[in-house]
Amino acid sequence: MTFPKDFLWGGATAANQFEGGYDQGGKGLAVPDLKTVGGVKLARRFTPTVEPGVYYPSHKAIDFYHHYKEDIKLFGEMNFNIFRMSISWSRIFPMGDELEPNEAGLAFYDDVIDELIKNGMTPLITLSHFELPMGIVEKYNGFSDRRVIDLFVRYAETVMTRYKSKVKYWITFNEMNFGAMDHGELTVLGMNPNDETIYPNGAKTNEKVRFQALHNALVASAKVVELGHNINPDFMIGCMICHITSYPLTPKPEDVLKRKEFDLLFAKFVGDVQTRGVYPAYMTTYLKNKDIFPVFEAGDAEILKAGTVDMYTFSYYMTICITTDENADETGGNLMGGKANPYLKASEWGWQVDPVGLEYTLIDLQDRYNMPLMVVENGLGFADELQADGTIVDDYRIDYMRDHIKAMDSAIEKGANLIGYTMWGPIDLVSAGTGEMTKRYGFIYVDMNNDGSGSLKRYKKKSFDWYKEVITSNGEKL
Ligand code: BGP
Repeated sequence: MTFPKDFLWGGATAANQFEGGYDQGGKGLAVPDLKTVGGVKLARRFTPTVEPGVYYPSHKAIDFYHHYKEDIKLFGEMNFNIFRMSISWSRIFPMGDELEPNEAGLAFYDDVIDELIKNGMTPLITLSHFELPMGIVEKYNGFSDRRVIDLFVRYAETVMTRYKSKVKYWITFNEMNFGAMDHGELTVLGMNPNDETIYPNGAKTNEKVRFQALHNALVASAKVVELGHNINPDFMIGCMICHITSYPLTPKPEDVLKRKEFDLLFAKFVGDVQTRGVYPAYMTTYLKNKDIFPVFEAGDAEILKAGTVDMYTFSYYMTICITTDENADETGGNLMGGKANPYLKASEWGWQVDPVGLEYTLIDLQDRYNMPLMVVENGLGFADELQADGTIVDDYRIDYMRDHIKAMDSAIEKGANLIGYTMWGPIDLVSAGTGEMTKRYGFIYVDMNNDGSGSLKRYKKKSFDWYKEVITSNGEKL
């Protein structure tokens, strides 16, 4: 095994998917607090206000807000040395634009961070994980308004200053490349679907505003990276890209070309800007040809250049195929599906399992960016069953993770500078895509159901001891 001796092993979460306490400690409403529970066949709805009688899973989630000591102790028991979490902007600035932060919100994160450190973990903090304050959505239409750049910087400065000696690893925006896609307009950029100025006559998407908002968010991210380096030069700040690895479905040159363009547009563009500080030529041309190239205000180009990230952090769950053949079989996926790969099997949620694709991705990213890499999400969502004796035998999860860890090992052997791995959802939490509890990723089972019923009791799954062993042996005992 080739994992470096200080390799970072742990798990990743997002505030809105596990904290609960959505209206406690002075927290303001955030986008997920208005997203209803869904399912494989039922899309989540975003409602303008909280509707009576409807279940919103972020409100309670798994109540980490009141269980954090117990949960962090369990992560410590597995020997995690890193823990990825997000800070919920609306706990710190309830509407997003107050002048002074909410002390009660900060006090909660003070305790969580101290508890992590006490239990042997270095925190990795995401500043914006699909949970923009509703004040930012309703008053500003999210990042489509340039004023939001400085509101985000104010929030980032508040928490980066407060935790400058306790937190080394930061991510600005979760899966920011999602902001280049129509369904990322609200989730990543905060564009209000109920706003007629952006969406006239029932329009569902607005590409021009989207790429302007994404540009503004990229500027905000770069400003925060530069600011972070001033606050503490030792900070390691990353981008976070949902790397949708894709293959041409056939060797037909048209398929190969289409796949290349897909890769540049959805998997590479945002990471290219965040690592290199300039818009890549292919993207500039693409946007100009469509007349949607964003307005650069004076100084933007310099800001992007000055605020390049220190590490390339990304999520990896599955791969898809691309082809010009519209009749090819479809498969599901994270953020977007694609065409099915005849050599791969998919999970119950239609995500194709592809450990070799992770090795391929790591080699590809090392070659392209030549910087430290971190896999900050990876895992298997499965409808685990709690047995009458309180056990959960999740061998399928162990198999999935073993194969992906082997793929990382192999990529390191081939030169990938991989510094850490935080698997997604070490404790069961609410699914971002479907809002369900049924789609479980954890080593720790939480007795919580899709409708909000359940005792919230925590149970160790079989994979708990397995992962502990993996970490203790630094990836040798798989
Ligand atoms: C990523 C998100 C996470 C997480 C994960 C799994 O896109 O960053 O928040 O939820 O996907 O997706 P899901 O929860 O839909 O299974």
